[in-house]
Amino acid sequence: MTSPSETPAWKALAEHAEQMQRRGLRELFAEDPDRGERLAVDALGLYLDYSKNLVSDETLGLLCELAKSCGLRARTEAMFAGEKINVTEGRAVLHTALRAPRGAVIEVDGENVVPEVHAVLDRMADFAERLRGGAWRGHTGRRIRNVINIGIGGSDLGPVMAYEALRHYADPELHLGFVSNVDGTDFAETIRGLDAEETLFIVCSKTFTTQETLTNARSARAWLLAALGDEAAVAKHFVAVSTNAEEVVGFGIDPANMFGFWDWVGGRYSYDSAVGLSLMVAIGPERFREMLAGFRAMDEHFRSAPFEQNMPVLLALLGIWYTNFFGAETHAVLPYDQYLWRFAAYLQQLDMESNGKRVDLEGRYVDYQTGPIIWGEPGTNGQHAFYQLIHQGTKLIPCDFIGFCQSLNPRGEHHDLLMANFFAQSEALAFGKSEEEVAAEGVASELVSHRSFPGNRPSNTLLAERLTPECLGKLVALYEHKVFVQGTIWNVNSFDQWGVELGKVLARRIAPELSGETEPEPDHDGSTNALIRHYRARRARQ
Ligand code: G6Q
Repeated sequence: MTSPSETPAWKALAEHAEQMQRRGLRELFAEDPDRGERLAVDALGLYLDYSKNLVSDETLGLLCELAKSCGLRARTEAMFAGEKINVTEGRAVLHTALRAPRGAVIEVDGENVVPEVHAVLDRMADFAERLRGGAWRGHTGRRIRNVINIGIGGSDLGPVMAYEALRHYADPELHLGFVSNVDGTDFAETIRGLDAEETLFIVCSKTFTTQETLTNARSARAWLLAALGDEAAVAKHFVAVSTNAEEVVGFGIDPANMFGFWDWVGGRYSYDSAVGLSLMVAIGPERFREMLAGFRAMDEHFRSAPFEQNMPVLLALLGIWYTNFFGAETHAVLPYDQYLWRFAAYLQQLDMESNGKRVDLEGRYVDYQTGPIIWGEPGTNGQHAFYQLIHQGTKLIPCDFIGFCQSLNPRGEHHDLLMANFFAQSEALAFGKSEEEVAAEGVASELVSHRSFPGNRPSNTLLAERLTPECLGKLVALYEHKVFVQGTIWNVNSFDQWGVELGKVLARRIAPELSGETEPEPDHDGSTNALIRHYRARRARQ
């Protein structure tokens, strides 16, 4: 494919950006009183206001043109149809099949994968019901009260984020925990105070070879056996989520207690597969299915809505506008809902692992910026921390504000206050406060520049009625497809992650140098050698 930067639309956007950089949001709103209503999409129970962006109708037209010239429709269809668009790994990319309805037909290598998807979902539901209802018991006959997911990256961030997001719907009798870090502190703190007789571990690993996860899983088994003293207990206290049956059996987990998924599901796109087993146990199969319906609704919207009305496409194009034509390097995601406190961390992996690439699909080094740095925290906490820089700093940071019309915990005036802040922040970012306005308030002249706000800081606002499982599914699919659209336009493979390999390989080489009896002189670069010597001299041997 031609590089996007060679397309006429890109070139036109570059020229047009010079004009738009001189325009302001105050002016754009003054020129078009309907802008706030017009530049909005109201679909699937989500209201996306994108009017507070530094764009005109011409900008939006050119951006849609860019999407067309980069073959977005064809690539979208190729993904949904199960074509092997993950070319560096020779795999299909079919997270959308995880939420396909029972009767759908989606083929990979001539085989319909949908029946298998539903067979796994049914087995998960059966397991979740037995555990929640008390039919599944621990080795000593006690009811399971603690469920600990052991996984990392895509096998952790999705389940944690979604569990936290949907905690309101979780069975209060069950305690959920998540262990990811190979730092023993993570495991120690997660199991602190738990009774092994009432604890079940879900070892969640697509490959079942991930060092961190297997180290934690072995520690979990040792902890359990130290308490229960019988190998047979493993069968009642461990289940696995994996594509690798051989390794699962090798670990000692009964294959009957393994929940499978497939190589066409990337880790960071997988929490609506068996990877979400911990979530399903927490909220129950019915709520889990509601969440899948939300994903599916967004899939259909993405596939069928015209670009001008298509939420993932619009978010993606606006992101490209700032990344490639305004020099923005980061993007903040600011949910005004405490339950979404892990949402930005989840999106960080989804986006940065997918589009943090500098080589295009043809293997050429790109001559344009790709994936931005994603970050964020829930409002209002962020307001008292980093918003200062967004309002008055020297960097342009586009933001997504996410809020809900109804609180799941209505309490006095809390929600209206939260939402007042939500609306106020995007208003302040967009329109600022000029020096004249500040001076007119009688502020001392030497303070006027300090106290004025430049405005023109763009943001999107997403408003939904209530944070339900279905709504979460829509939100996650919205961002999955946003990332896909951007990856398509940047012509990168959003579905591999070779960048995590080198560090893993080097860690495997260094590990025996730290734990071996002989400890030969380290043979790395001067800095790494010195660090290893320093560590060896000071660490406490167990
Ligand atoms: C995600 C990545 C990565 C992966 C973890 C865990 O897209 O592939 O984050 O999920 O490395 O891998 P396993 O599930 O194989 O343990």
